[in-house]
Amino acid sequence: ARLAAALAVALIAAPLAGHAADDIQERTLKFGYSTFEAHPLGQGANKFVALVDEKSGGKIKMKVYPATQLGSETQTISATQGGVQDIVGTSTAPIVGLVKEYAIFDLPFLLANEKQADSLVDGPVGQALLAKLQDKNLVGLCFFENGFRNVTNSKHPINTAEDVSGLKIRVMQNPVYIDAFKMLGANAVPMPWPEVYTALESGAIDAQENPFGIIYVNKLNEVQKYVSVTKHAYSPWAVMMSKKLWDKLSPTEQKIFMDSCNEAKLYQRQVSRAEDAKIIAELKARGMQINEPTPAQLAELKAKMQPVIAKYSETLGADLVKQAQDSI
Ligand code: EAX
Repeated sequence: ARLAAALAVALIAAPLAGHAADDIQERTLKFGYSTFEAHPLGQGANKFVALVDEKSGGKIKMKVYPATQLGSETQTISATQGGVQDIVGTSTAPIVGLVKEYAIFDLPFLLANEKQADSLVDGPVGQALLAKLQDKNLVGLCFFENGFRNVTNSKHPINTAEDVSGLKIRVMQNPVYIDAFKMLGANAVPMPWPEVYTALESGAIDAQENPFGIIYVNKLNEVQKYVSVTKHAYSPWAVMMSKKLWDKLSPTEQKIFMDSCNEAKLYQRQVSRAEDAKIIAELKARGMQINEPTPAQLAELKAKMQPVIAKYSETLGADLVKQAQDSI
């Protein structure tokens, strides 16, 4: 009887084990993104890779291609749509060219702190936006964070709109950013990230805006003197998979990717937030001058950018804007 019981267990267990093994295939995937591996985004990417490896029993490997090795953000998004690249991580701003509702994240001064950012991206608005990528041959897995954006420039500290007026500032390829900086009187130039350092170095542009982490790993202190802590917008960073690949995955594999991304994002955001204080000290040591506009000055900048929110409330729908405001 004992033998029979053992056999029964073996018979039940064997097909289950076989099924599970077939469910995960050996794969080597390409994961490209724009920033450096040492950046908190790169650290989050490595965490994601390690979790997928672990949860797949070592069967699914992802090779990372940091630092725009596979191209700019818009180029790598296209490659992922076409299935040439398997996974891509980018700031959400360039996604607006595909799914216009992503502009909701770019509305100036929408978010005041990281708690609000998490509520927005992990709540119904963010999750609906991830789902919307399916129509564009992409599967949105989760959001990491690039972070709150600050303006750097080569001329003077920025506290007021007059300080921004006349500056030639590089912005991401996104209409909300172009409009927002135009409201302050700047000459806003959309430009892919890989061209920015050289353009700052040659003086073709005076200014750019990015979170502290990007300023630091790209050594913008070599070509920019001033950082002004404007926190005028928050950049989420979307981790997306080619839908062509996703459709070939078993449900087990799909779950591994979703679970790993959602686990990695918590780690990534924690690293991102912990590093900011260290980076500020290091940028000062490298000779950058860092200033913080007063709350009244920030309120004035926000008021100047208000027409942008009104404009996009029309194109995106007042409902979506309200839903975003309510969820934070
Ligand atoms: O994805 O283009 C940008 O300014 C982005 O923030 C940066 O490349 C990180």
